[in-house]
Amino acid sequence: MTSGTQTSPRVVALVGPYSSGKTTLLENILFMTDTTRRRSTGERVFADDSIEAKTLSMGVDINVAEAEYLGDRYIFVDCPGSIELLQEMRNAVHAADVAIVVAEPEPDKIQALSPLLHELEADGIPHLLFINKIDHSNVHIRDLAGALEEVSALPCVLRHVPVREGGEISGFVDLASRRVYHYGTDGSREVTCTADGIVDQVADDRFQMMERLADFHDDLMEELLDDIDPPSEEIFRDLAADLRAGNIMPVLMGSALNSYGIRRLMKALRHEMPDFTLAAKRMMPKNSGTDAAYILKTKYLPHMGKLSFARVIKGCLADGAQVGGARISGLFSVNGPELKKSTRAEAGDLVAIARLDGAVTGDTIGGSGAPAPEKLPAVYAQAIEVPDRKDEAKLSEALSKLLEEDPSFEVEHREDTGQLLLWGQGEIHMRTARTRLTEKYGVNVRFSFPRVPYKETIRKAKVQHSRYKKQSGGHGQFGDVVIEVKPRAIGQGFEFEEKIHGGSIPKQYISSVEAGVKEYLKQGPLGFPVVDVAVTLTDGQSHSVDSSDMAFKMAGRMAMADALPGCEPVLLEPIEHVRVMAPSIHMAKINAMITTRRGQIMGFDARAGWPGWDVIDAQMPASEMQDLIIELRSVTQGTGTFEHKFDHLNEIAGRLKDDVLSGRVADRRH
Ligand SMILES: Nc1nc2c(ncn2[C@@H]2O[C@H](COP(=O)(O)OP(=O)(O)O)[C@@H](O)[C@H]2O)c(=O)[nH]1
Ligand SMILES: [Mg+2]
Repeated sequence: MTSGTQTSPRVVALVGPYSSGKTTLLENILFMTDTTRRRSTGERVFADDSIEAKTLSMGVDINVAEAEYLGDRYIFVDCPGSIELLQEMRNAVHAADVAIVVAEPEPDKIQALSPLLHELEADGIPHLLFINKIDHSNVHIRDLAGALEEVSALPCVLRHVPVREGGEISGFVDLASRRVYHYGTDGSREVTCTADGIVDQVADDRFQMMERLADFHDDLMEELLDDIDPPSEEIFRDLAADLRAGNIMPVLMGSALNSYGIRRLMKALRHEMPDFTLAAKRMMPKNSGTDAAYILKTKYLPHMGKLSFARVIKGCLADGAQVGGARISGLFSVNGPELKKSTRAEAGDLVAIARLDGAVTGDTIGGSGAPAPEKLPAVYAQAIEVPDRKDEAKLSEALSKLLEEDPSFEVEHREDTGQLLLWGQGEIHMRTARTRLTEKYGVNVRFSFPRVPYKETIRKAKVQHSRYKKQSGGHGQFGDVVIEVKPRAIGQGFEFEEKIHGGSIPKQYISSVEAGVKEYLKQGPLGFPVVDVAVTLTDGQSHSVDSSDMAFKMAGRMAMADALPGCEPVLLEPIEHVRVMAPSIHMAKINAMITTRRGQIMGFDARAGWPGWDVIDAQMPASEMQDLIIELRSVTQGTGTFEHKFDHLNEIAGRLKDDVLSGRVADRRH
């Protein structure tokens, strides 16, 4: 047996768009390394078999699998491809030594890699790109490389160039080793070491690759200037150093399905991927004890309960031991759906911990001040409710599990609409939530679009005298008030004053009047909460026997109900400030989209740190934003995103107002 190069396992994240072939690549690596039996055509060995994945027919969770190759242990983390599940990938790559970005050989699809590459660049994860499906492709490698250059902040170093026979790609030249690999359709490979004819044809490509590297290596630069052909070992050494330092993104190619180029890929990992010290440094808490681990994933399993996937940063995790106050009660190595009991995990290991109380995804146990992956801003909300009040406790328990698993969900209780909102990343993300809540946790929960928190105010002042009086048997109810209602400027809020002279209303009842007025403000004449009014209690009468707190509260409320319809009520809609971020080439479409959605563009700028991206600042009615992310993604190949916050309320009139009011009437009829 070949002895390995490392003592701790090497963690490799597989990332890339949906259907680029990540899972196929993983499966084939596992076959190649004899970890799993060879598959019959179409059979999936490593399909995600969770309820969520079945319902959505796509992988929504990371998939973890181990393999041994030439004496080294590898742990692969296959990440879901959907942009809506980016948080899952973000949390996982933070723990990885290297990421393989799997891409299809279509220049048009390369742009979709942009947010993903930026994730890796921002967190300093060394990554290489694997152009998959070359069996199927006629692509011109230069077009592809050109498209890659546009989305990668790191210079792309093309390691392979395709060899064609009759127009079809039949193999590739490894520019570093100068070997030619031909592939048979049965997966057999042929190394042609001395294919000088072909190597001559790719001399330019090889020179270009070395030129890229020479930017970081003076020795290599000198050799190139002196026309000396550097030895392959030097090139390999430089490639490894540059991958580790985050100087470059090497680009390899192959076909996962046909096992082309997979051995080359594994060899590249073996010789070039950084060892664990880099990831350990990235994850290391500022203050820690002897043992620490980072939680890259939390998952609730039907029969096991909570399971926390952790990479040990330093020291070790032992079953039964305490780490930073948390008890390890069960430790497992993970291989796809298989969990194998284990007693101990050392630094660099990736394991699952059972019932780790208090720790959520993204946490670090055994230390404080650890860098944690940021939470994605929420862009899509649904209102959730349980038809049966008895299920409320169950819902809140299930929601807290949902949030522990995935920090890119958020829960918001909206007082103004009385709704409970679940915020997330889009429709697919929301469907995973729905499946988890209903099928996994068994809560009968309904999802709907949230109500828009419209408000209303008044334009005219009015003095109102109202009397609440009831005489029914025993002693009655009596409260009599005179109030003056006045509009206030937008954003000034509600104000209550009293100017009672001569004790016409005893002091103790004044706050009851205020309470009644406030209660009325929850729903004004148009059906919405009333804002920005001033109410002054100027006069009134009381009765020594029949007056009470209740009677004055009713009187206050009644006076408002009598007064407001005559104060020219107006409808206000919430306007949000949005920052839309997307690659510059989509900006014209985004402008049009903002205008169609009654938005007003406030500013336009380049997006800092994102070459080729722009930011548009705009104001947009909240009612137009509920499905904004869906259209934004559809016009930007899935790359665009936005941030938003409430800005101000704005009066609406005419047809818009009528539409809102008629909708509201329909709402109330339910
Ligand atoms: N022709 C061809 N198809 C591939 C290759 N790799 C994957 N596929 C197919 O692409 C589809 C998506 O692959 P999958 O691994 O599920 O993609 P993932 O979403 O990235 O995990 C499947 O139908 C695969 O059979 C390849 O190298 N060549
Ligand atoms: Mg997959």
